[in-house]
Amino acid sequence: MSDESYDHAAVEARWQDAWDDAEVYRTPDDVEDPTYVLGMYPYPSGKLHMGHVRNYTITDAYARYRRMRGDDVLHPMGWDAFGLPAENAAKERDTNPRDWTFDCIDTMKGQMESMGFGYDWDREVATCTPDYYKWNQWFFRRFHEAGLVDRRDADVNWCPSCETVLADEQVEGEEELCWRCDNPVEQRELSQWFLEITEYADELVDYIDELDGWPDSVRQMQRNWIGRQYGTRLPFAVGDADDPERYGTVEAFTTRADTVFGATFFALAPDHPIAEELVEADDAVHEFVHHEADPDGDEPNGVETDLVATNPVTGGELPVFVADFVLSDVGTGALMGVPGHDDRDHAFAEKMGVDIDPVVAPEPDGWDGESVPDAPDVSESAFTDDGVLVDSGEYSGLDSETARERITADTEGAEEATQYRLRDWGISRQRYWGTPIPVVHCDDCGPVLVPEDDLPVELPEFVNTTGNPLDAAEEWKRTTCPDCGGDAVRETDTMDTFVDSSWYFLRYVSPDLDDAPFDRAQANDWMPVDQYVGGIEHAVMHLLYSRFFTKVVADEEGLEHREPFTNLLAQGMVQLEGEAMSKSKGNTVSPQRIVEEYGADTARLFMMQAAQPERDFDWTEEGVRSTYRFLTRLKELVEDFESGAADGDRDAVAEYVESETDAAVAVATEEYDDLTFNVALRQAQDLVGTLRGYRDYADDVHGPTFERGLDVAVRLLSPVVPHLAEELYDELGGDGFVAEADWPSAAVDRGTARKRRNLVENTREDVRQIVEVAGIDDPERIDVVVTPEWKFDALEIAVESDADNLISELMGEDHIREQGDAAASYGQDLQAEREALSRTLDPETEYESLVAAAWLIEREFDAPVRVVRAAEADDGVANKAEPGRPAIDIVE
Ligand code: ANZ
Ligand code: ZN
Repeated sequence: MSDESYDHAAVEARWQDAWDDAEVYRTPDDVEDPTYVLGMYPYPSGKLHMGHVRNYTITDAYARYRRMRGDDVLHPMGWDAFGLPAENAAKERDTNPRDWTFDCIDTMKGQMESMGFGYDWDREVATCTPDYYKWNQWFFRRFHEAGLVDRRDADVNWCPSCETVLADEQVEGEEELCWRCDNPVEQRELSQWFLEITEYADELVDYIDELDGWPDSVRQMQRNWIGRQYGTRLPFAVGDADDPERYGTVEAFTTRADTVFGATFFALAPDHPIAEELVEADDAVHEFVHHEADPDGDEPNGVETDLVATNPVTGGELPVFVADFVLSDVGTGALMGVPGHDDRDHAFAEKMGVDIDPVVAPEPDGWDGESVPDAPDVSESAFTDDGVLVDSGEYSGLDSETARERITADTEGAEEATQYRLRDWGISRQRYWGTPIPVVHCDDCGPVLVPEDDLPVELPEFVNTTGNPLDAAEEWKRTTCPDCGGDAVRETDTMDTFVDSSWYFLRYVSPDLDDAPFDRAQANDWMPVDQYVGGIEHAVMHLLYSRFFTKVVADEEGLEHREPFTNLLAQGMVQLEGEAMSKSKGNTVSPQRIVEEYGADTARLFMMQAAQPERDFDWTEEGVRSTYRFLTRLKELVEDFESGAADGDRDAVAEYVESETDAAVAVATEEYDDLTFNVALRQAQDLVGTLRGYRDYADDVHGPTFERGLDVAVRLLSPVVPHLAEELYDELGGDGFVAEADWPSAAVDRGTARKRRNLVENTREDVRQIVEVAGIDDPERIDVVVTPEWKFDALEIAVESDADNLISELMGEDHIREQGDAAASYGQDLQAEREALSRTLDPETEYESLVAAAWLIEREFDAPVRVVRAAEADDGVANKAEPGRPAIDIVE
């Protein structure tokens, strides 16, 4: 250990115990100013990594800050405890997922405690306990009653040699091989359970506009995922040469009805019912559908059929293809191909030798709104923007938007249609370690819900088999039908673990409740979560599902909030040499080692000061060490301070220290509000620097001023450095815990504080410049001359004025005009910089601020400093001064 160290292990253990004993982090029972701060709960892998540490330091610091501000804070933690890794680990280690998971939870909880995270552990939830997953099953019933559950066929990954269903993560590589046996995986259709999130699609997109506490990027990702598009469904008659209507009418969804005159082909998805019929009759179609079609391929592929489709607007006949870029679950599974105006259709047409016709031209500059422009050249690439219609019969000369409306209105059988990318949420997983879907299958009644009184349906003991252990649990599976009492078997699928995380934030408000998933009144008080923090990898699914659940719960359970998370912060990555830390890359830093060597406070402070929480940053051992040195020196500074040192009146230097203390509070408070911890912490650290400078400069520091400075520094640091702050607060004679103390208040607003600092900084910089340029080695005296008052008045007028001629307005003021040439020349300066002008401090405050800061200049240049009002100074010097920029006169 270096010289500069302190016994962090003892300090941290002491305060962790004291907090525990005093139940400092228990959520208050009576809630007046509820603030709900939440970090995304972790999967209990058994090891806390730096990403977790960053995530939970952010929430912990914010929760502590809000508590000191006087809020009632809910800051819970729990475990996203179901999932495939536990099942795999159990198989590898010859244990079972439950024991393995609880071991991991134990270890991680210990690691979290060693970080000093202030959670209300009474509210801990683990989703793998029957107490929790019972409510997943209960919600399944409620969703079912609300008509939001459906059972339909869907594809799953099937390994024919292991005879088991595989999760996507268990299918490996481009060749899609089984992870266990390396044989190719097939798709199989199985009956699956779905939650009908699409019922809420409109509300889910519409409300995104109101989520202004979320990052724009996440809002955009949500919009894209839902993918709402407005368009038209156009009816095409499909048939063959003998009977052009043999297959009746097939609708095609298009967002570009304005391009209908440019449709040169019609295409069906490979599993469209008509395509499936053709597979039987047409060898080429059979070959394509079964062996060539690749919806994930880079290039569109297809096969021409003998069918024709009739364009409902032009009456023209189009060749019909079966094509793999047409998706069966988008729109109607059929489309009109317009190669002139769609890139994919263009590529397809080039490949298949289909015509490419332009029917929309770019809108010409200064277009009169009716004339028809020349058709664009689309032979090389499609023109995909809106424009003006050409070669489109009576619609030629209309703009695209108008044309879409008219064509939709004029065409018989055409309808406006909205289309979403969002699909219903398939929640069936063929795995053991999840919530059993509460259904039994009866030969007579079909699938029947397990009655509420019989919940939870608990998982049976784990058995190690190739397939789903629930399938092998013969005894567990056998049951009776709740409807007819006959023999029935249990559903062996479990729920997607995203179900668990879609409402865990509601469980925390009343974690022990046993007759409902959450207490409505409590939830109405605490919800929505004020600040949610987590990884960007959850920006789509988890957040969307949580939003969906919240809306259903609002509609069905009387929750008074329709959105779960008011503010969302997606924290950046912790990197090592520019690369995200990851186990697979082997470039991780162990939080445990850092805590042992330097303490949790150092780890927390280093992370929070390194960058804004949204940004990625590089972990450096040197940065950690210098953070540790800072804390060590802070501790010494407090310990060396003897309270009861000189009091009485403050001198100018003490005034400066006092005003810096206020400034630190004013700025840090706003930065904590914005979660820009790095800027807030800079304030506290600079204040510590100022105090140290003061101690070294003054023979006798002013006791109350110094003590307040230390006290403020400790409080400002305490959300991020909770243990050492507690120790120092105690040393300074603070009452109770700093964790429960009040946040400091400031005698200035942030704007004034900032102006004062700029004034002092600029003045010091000006002195430096002059000393350097004039080559002054040893100044004898430095005068700092404050601007005459009339210049402050002139600036004030200039900031306020919107007159064209500023100078004549200024000259309208007698006391300014009296200044003659000086006024004219200053007026010209103001006129020239008008756009950039802003108010400075008033003359008296400027004078006082400089007097208070004079010691800094004295100390730096080792010469006496006088701060002089213009009236007492030489005119030649005083005239050079401006508001916020005193003139400097150095005597050699
Ligand atoms: C004609 C057209 C002309 C289209 C044009 C676009 C541009 P995007 O492309 O994201 O806006 N479409 C319809 N059903 C489809 C299906 N089942 N599978 C794949 N694509 C399908 O999405 C809307 C467009 O996707 C629709 O508008 C349709 O092509 C295509 F100049 O119709 B369009
Ligand atoms: Zn039955």
